[in-house]
Amino acid sequence: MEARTTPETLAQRLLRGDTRALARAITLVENDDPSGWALVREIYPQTGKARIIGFTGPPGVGKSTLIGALVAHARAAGRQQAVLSIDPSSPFTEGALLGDRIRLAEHFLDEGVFIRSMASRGALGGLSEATLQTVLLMDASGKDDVLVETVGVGQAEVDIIDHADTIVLVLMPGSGDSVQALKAGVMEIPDVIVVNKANHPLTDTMVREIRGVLALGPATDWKVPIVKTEASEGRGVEEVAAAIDAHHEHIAAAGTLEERRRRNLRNEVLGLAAVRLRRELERSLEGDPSVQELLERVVQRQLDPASAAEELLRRRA
Ligand SMILES: Nc1nc2c(ncn2[C@@H]2O[C@H](COP(=O)(O)OP(=O)(O)OP(=O)(O)O)[C@@H](O)[C@H]2O)c(=O)[nH]1
Ligand SMILES: [Mg+2]
Repeated sequence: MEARTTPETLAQRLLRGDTRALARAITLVENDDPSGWALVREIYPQTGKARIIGFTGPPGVGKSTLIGALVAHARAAGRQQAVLSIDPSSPFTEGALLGDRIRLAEHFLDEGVFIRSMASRGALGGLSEATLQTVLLMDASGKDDVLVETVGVGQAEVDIIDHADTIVLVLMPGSGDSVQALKAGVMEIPDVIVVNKANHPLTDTMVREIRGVLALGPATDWKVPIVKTEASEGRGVEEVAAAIDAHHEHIAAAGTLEERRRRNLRNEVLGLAAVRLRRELERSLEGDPSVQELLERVVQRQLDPASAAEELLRRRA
């Protein structure tokens, strides 16, 4: 009797690393399609294997170029790579990804590299939500490393890199604002700092400034390395890769990897619950006349906003 083969599900195809399935799955998540959420539910037990590395820093410092060079480096070692670029002002084009000197053309045909950009406006269910779901899908599809790029100098982006095991801050000589942000505690201390475009004469001044800021912080058992690079020339890239490896080993050995993931997942659950609660409340504002009445009492100055909010939550319970 002829064996009947049932067609593979999207989840099955994704789990065995099919690139088209991964691309399709991310689109579902991005579109806030319920089948995307169902898919993440299904593959979730298979996640947690990839290293999640977040890259942040001011626009134009060379994050994409550095990521491109790191991907080449990791591919040479046979590691499967995924790159997620959030709200790129300059999306991965051959130019930006490849840099001028680094020949990576074959990587666009390489099944071992998956690259995706996501615009904040594109993600219907919220960017932070879509980011984590996408990272999970990439992880489940068997990538060894998931590199997330986000433009940022302040706080707003932090929740995106909250999903990362290792956070790399990329700066260049002249990124004084970022150093100030670190100093003021506006920006969380990253795990690795890269000073790119290091052929600039002010590079060493910048490195000294950063050292000074780090020295002000509390002593920790991880000493944040400051790596000078010229990403477009491939210079220093190996050192960045080594610093990321060392950090990963450090947190894995110290048990902080698990702790960090626990904290990140806790924040994720709270974040998702908060988004859903807000949506639910907004719907009730629209649909429920008694809620509108409540609001009207606030407008008429009969009830203060905080009491109205409490009342709203009490009614839900
Ligand atoms: N001189 C010099 N230029 C570099 C270096 N690394 C990157 N660049 C150039 O800097 C420009 C910006 O690089 P990107 O990699 O797109 O920078 P980015 O930080 O990803 O930029 P956004 O995503 O727009 O925030 C490009 O023209 C790169 O070729 C470097 O080490 N030296
Ligand atoms: Mg970029």
